Amino acid sequence: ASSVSGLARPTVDALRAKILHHLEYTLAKDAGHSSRYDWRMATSFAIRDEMLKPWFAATRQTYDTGAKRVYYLSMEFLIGRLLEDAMINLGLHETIAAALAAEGQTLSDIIEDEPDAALGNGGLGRLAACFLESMATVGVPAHGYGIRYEHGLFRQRFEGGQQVETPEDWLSQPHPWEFARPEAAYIVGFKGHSELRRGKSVWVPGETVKASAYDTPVVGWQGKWASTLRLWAGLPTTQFDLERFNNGDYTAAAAPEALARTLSRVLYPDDTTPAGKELRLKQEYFMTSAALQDILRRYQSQFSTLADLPKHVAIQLNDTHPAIAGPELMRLLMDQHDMGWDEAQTVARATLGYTNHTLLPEALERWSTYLMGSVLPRHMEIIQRIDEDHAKAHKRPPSVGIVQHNEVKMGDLAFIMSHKVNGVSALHSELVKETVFHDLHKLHPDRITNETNGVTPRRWMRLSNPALSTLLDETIGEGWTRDLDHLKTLEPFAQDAAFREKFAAAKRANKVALAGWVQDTMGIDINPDAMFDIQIKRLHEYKRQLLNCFETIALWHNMRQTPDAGWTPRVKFFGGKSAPGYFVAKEIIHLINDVARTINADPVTGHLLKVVYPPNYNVSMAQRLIPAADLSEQISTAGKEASGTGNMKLTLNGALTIGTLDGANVEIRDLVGADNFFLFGLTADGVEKRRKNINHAREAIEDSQNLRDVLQMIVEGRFSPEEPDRYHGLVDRAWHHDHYLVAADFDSYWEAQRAADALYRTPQDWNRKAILNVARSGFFSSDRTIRGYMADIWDVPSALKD
Ligand code: 26R
Repeated sequence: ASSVSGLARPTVDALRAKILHHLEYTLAKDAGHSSRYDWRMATSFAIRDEMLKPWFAATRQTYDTGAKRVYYLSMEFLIGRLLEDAMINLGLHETIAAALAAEGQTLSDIIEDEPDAALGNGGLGRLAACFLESMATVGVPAHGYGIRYEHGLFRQRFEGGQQVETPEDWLSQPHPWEFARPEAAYIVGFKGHSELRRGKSVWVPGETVKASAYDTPVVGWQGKWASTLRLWAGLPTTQFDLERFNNGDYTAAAAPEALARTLSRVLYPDDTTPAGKELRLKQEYFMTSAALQDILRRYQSQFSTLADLPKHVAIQLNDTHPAIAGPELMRLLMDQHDMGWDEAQTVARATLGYTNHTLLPEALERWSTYLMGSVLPRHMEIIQRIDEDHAKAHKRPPSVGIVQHNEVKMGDLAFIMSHKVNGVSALHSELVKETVFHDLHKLHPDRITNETNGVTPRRWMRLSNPALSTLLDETIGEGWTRDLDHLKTLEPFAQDAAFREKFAAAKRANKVALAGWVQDTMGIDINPDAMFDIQIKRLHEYKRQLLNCFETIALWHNMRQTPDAGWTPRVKFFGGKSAPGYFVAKEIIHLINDVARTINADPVTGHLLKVVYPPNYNVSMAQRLIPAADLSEQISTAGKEASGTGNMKLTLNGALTIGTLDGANVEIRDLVGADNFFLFGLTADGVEKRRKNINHAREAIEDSQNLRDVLQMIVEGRFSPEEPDRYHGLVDRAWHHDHYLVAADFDSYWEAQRAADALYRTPQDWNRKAILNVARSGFFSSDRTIRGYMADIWDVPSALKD
């Protein structure tokens, strides 16, 4: 068997020649008349060539050794820009910079020219992207499967402070990283009916589309291994109707094409409430069916008996979005490969694993049996029988059942059809057992496990924070990039005044760079010596950007009253998008922007407080903000944030956290130490108890002078003088329907913020704690997470020998 070797790195001259070759022969341009786009494409093709060797080698070794393969099914992959990541993992960053410089080009300009591939909403999609890179680093034979959305997550603008969405258009330019694989195409059916033929059910679809594959290689650290992201595009199955076209009916001739392409047209931008829309269900089935057909085809080209599928294949479901995989895999095994019911169910279950990413009741997918029965009639039959089987095999309470109140509960389906179900942080996995899957957990006590999320240190440290990366290399060696636990050896340096100076200088350089960008793009002048306080994440009530906004107002109000009271200067950063139809979240965005406008115009507090909300937060913006953060805002209502991953990125980059005991914050605090974390707020249990008092909000507001002042200022129109009653609804809800307990946690949050202020005034102490945060965050590498899935769920070894 061939083995994957280390990298033979090309020289500057060789890469320069490669780039010029692609400029001339791939793009048909000459160097003297090439745009930045041309240079980027040529550079990307040159780098892509270097990815092929490890990619082929990994593919060949997997085949030759008959190794078990992992398939990660996800409706979202929030991969961001790929050029710099590939360069860094291949060890070519400096070589390419030199090659381009020799041609009078600036690498950073070329990097910034790449569109940010936003095929995801937030945490779940970004996690999938980190996993692909970690699987390529750890040495897992892995494919990610998803949809090649023509339009990723919408672009956000602010008009008069309000969010306006415009379509994202990343494919308007050719995507240099993908390879079209028209030979890998499958027919996916919808609708029609199921009928009995010789005692067997057969599905006769009423519509069909073709799923056509596009592959993007993902190389791991130092190019030792690579994984594949295979995205499906929808194409018509019917031939173009020339007769109709010739008869002048152009619209009808193009109809099948339009219908099929709709499936891969646009990412659903809602991560709050499932739309219950037929198109979304069709997209989920489209991706899942194409992936499973592809998996079975690859398996059968190599192995014979389908009964052995789970020995060679592990399929992970990223939330319930691909949960139709259970019935679909059974259907393929039974209807197309003649396997019996019981064996098909056993094989499917042993192959599938399901990850739960949310407990919010409104985010749990349910499809009406009517819609499921009409879009996927054969699957509806299978689901019903799975449910009946489960009822017969177990004494289950009436509340258990996949089908309830004429709805298919996709979480229950995924649970019953998987051999392992995991949560994404220690707290979340316990809550999964106690809440959504309480009854199923009692029946299957060994099924639920925990795999705490992680982030890739290549993108989230080496790429985005070169200043700190270089300091780490000089201080503890480069080993941390592959094994983030090496950060432990940084711990003694927290006591070293000279090291603290260097650490502070790296942070300051990142803050200066961010301040320059804020000045250039938003025209806001900020002080790099102020505390950079950052909350970046999707806009959700449970994430409580409103709590942060209220505290900002209270701080401003207090600063105005006593400007000379020795305040710690702050810059509050917000970043994030709201789902287009989420009214309350959009109102919060509007308020934050109104507050920013008011505060930033105040000459009394100008040197003390600024509020910055750059529009269109995305992966690339995260890479700018995170390295410059002093304070990380992780302030969700306890029990609501499954894990969080931004919290990990910020800790790793030397921010201190102000946060609740929610999601992975609990583990962050345990690891970095309670002294190095600003804790506040109710616990998950406390939240449940507090909610039982229907007057919780009013009582909390009455007890807090600060919060009363804040609400008073908002209701008087201090931040919206052109429309003083703009936030009357918002304030009314704060008093009467405060479901996420903003009021109950306000004073405790205020106190924690003042403790952060005080600590920041003693830089040695702040920096010591920040260094300890870095040194103790090695656990949060997604390499560790992947090793957990390999051991606990997938039963696959690494293909790399150390
Ligand atoms: C069904 C549809 C409306 C939908 C619901 C929820 C679509 C997308 C979502 C996204 C959710 C599941 C999500 O992103 N969850 C986040 O997953 C991260 C990775 O595990 C966690 O860190 C984060 O806490 C969680 O909110």
